[in-house]
Amino acid sequence: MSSVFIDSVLSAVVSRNPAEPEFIQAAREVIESLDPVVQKKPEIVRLKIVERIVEPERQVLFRVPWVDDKGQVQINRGFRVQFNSALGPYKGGLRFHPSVNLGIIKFLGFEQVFKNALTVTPIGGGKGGSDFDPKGKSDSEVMRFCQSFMSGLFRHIGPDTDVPAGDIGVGGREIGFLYGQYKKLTNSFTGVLTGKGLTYGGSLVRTEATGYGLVYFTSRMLQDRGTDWQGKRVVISGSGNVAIYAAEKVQSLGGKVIALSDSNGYIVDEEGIDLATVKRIKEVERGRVKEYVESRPKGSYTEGCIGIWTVPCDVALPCATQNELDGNAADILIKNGCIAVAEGANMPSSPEAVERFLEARVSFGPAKAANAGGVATSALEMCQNSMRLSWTFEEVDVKLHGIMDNIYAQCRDASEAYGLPGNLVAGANIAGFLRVAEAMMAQGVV
Ligand code: NDP
Ligand code: 2IT
Repeated sequence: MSSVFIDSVLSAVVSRNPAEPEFIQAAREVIESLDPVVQKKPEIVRLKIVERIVEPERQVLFRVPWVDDKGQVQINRGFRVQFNSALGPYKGGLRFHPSVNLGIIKFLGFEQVFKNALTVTPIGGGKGGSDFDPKGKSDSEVMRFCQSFMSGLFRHIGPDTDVPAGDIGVGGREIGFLYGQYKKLTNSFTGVLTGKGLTYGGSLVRTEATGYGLVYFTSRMLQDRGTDWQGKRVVISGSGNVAIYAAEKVQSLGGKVIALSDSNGYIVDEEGIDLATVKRIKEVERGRVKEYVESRPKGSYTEGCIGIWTVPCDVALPCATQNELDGNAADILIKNGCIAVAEGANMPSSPEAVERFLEARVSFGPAKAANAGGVATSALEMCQNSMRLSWTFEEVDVKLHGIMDNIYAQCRDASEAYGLPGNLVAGANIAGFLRVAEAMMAQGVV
């Protein structure tokens, strides 16, 4: 009965969301994991919880006009998908990248619902962004864009309603401009965004949180294989916020990060990536990763980012973007002896890649569990804002570490309870789903 049920929910998702392949991909993975759950809990079928959970509560689309430095009018599109508020105010990042469309924001918002549930903090799930490309824009252009974006968004968000944060293309600079405009429009100083600067309500550790959390989670995966980071060769894709702080934590735990990338290509440094150089290029100069070899001549640069997965490693951490690691790349990693893969980016592994890793018994940490440290620390930022006080770096880091250990335990326990030991993909989907489903059932048909 339940397989028929799963098939029928899936085919409705496919037919109701044409031209949204990323959303269908994300929804399919979760829905397929729920087969053993609906068999045990018929009330989920009766109350149509799965059918409701795949439908966003609200979607906001708006025009974002702005004037560039040449005086030309530019028009972008703004999005905010408020996916599920069963556990708390909508929470999730904003992505500014030319590839952004409604389907991408919906896949990210859908993933966020279950990820946020796994953190066991009181936050629902949402996501937003724009097809604006910050690359090559001046600070003034970015500011004018952010002000216009917030002018369209502010009436839909609030500290108890919906709390955006950063994602690809949205870091401290953008959050600052967005916050300033929200404050001006609403005449209020509240914790309406997270990832804020430390001078105006930001939390220590939020910058590092996704990368550090990813490594704390991966430590538990390695521990379950009877090993740790000492001497491990680690390949990390991307060179943005998540990649940089994952690399920093890996290095501090004795691992050797040998490769990083951006959307143009990848660098390899067999002596270990010099992170101070990468931080200068990426965080200060907003440059390209290929500039690394100018300061570190022993490193090498190769055009094209997919080739990074051919660099032999023990641990791979995809931290750039969705579907950046396909079945072929997974085969190469496995052949080269990779023992663990954990996703810092959202849905970076294609379904074929995930299947290969699970079959080959590579320890695999899915995004909604492994990269939840960022949003978990955002929830800690909201908590500090509400209390109007600030915790120390150590206090936040200890809480983050505890949350990641707890997420790992939930995924492992759920995978065992539902007959799929070692499958953290199923474990994360089931544990996250059950938490949201319980709250939805308690709150009635809304
Ligand atoms: P950044 O903008 O700081 O960095 C993004 C990195 O990924 C850059 O190196 C960028 O290269 C690369 N990248 C982006 N798009 C592509 C693409 N289409 N192909 C190849 N490389 C690409 O973003 P973050 O580090 O914040 O985000 C990275 C991933 O982590 C995303 O999937 C995001 O959703 C996820 N994530 C982020 C969290 C956070 O707290 N920031 C929390 C949880 C997940 P280039 O400079 O060339 O564009
Ligand atoms: O994908 C993510 O979890 C994020 N981009 C962080 C969201 C947040 O609200 O901190």
